[in-house]
Amino acid sequence: MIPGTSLFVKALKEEGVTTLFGYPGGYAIDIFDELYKQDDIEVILPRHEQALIHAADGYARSTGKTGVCLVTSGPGATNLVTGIATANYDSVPLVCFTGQVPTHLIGNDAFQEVDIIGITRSICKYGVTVRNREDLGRIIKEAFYIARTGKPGPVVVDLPKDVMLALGSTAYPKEVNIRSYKPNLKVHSGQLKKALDMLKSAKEPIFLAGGGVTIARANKEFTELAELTKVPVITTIMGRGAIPTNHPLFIGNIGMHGSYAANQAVSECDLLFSIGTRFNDRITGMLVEFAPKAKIIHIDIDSAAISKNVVVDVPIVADAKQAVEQMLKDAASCNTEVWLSRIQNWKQEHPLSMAANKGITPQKIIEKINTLFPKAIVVTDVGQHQMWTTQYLKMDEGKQLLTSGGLGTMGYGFPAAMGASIGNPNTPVICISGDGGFQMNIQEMATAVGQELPLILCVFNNSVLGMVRQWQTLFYDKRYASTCLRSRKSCSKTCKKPGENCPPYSPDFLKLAESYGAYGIRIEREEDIEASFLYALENKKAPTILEFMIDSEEIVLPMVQGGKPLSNMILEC
Ligand SMILES: Cc1ncc(C[n+]2csc(CCOP(=O)(O)OP(=O)(O)O)c2C)c(N)n1
Repeated sequence: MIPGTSLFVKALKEEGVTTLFGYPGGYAIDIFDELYKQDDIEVILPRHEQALIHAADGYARSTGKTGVCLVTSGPGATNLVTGIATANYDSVPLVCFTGQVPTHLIGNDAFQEVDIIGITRSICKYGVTVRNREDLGRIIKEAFYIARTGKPGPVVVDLPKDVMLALGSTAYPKEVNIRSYKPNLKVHSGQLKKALDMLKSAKEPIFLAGGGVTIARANKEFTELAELTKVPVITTIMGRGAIPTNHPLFIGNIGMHGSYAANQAVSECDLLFSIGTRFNDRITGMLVEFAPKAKIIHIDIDSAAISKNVVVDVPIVADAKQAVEQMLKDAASCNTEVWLSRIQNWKQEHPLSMAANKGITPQKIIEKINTLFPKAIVVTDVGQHQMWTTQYLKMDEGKQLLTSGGLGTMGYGFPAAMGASIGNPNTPVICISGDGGFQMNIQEMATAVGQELPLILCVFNNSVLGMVRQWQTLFYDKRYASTCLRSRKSCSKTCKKPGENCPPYSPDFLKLAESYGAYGIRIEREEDIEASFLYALENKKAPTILEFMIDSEEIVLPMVQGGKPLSNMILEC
């Protein structure tokens, strides 16, 4: 007989967990005490539970393992909520353990009691409170299984204190058998054949690769399929890298900030063959105008994602990798020469680029990353800098891009980069964030310094909440409501642009880095971009903040206004 806490540690070991992201409290202290007694699982202590779960998420996305969180009840648990939703929409496998008040107090408004299972029901793959000690092993086993199989996602396991202290069996199950959960693994070969026949007879086909391709780690096979069929490829943000971005068949990203050629190709194609995307509104624009001439084939692991937003002609429920591997056996080359040259013309008419002669531009910074870092994990926060990264970052097998695509969570980037670096100690990890989002989890400087992580933290400082300001510029007649980060009480409400007479920027990121025991430099001239990265590379045992001073007027283009058709792109302003 052993207490629940001991079985918990045993379970983690059997699941192959070597790193856990945890923050203690009264209703988790016994579990931490048990973890303290062993050496096989490293416990990382971020400074805020929201950052903790983003770190576990970055760890999971970058390693392909399941991320594990352990927090206390009440506020510890509620601080996870944003991270659970973030992981849910990007299909990231996480198991989140939350401490809970003893079972006899549940429902009594006890100190630090929240119904975390009720709160997270709509944003996690599965959630359960363990009410009996004898169920503990089975539930943990099931949690890991559910998180990583089928469409991966976050699972919440709520652990009441008395259950964790109760004595019970030492056994941890070897297998799971959940009657109501049987992820579909087989590919329907009849449907696949139908899809390939349609592809063969199409004149203007395209592949649309979403995050499902990268999650299934099917990039190599998918690229082979594109090459075999000669079908051009567009990607969503989450699918970027499904085919190397310098590949002649790659057209670009689609959607609100997709490339002209990619959005045009979707609008003109006669067959859209999509794999692993749920046709989020950010990529479809106005639904009735989406791919208006095309028959649509959709492969997705989640049957609920098929025909939810876009009604498809051929639905196929399957894991992306298995489906692609099977297609590689039967697919044939298509006659796409004329179509490819049309696409090429669109690319030349409106290439992705920013005005060249303005000192430091986001494009120039990202291009430096392209040349200096053949191998790297690049993590972004959310905003304009994220869109520029997804436009200009070159992706091949040396690169990984982690970004909050589905929920668009500001504050994600820095902690996720931390998790990625912990999981990949020998790979450079570069975080690109805005000055707004970076401040949302800035306290993690302490964790990154404590963990001796050589993170390169690029802050694109434009003094504003750039992405929202961009909308105000384009669609709100320049009424800059609550987007200036330099604004003080005494400032004029109608001020249009941060400038020389503004109050100083707060915080001073360089002093901040110093105060945490990290490094920091400010970059104001284009010539210094390269040297700044080389400087950061020298700092092997602590993070470096590279504060790039960006013009607040920079706009991400092209842009399709929300709800407008993809063919209706704003190309300049
Ligand atoms: C948690 C959260 N709050 C608000 C938003 C809405 N939002 C999206 S982008 C953005 C501005 C981001 O500004 P910054 O971090 O400075 O990056 P920039 O756009 O300037 O590159 C805001 C407020 C969000 N996505 N997430």
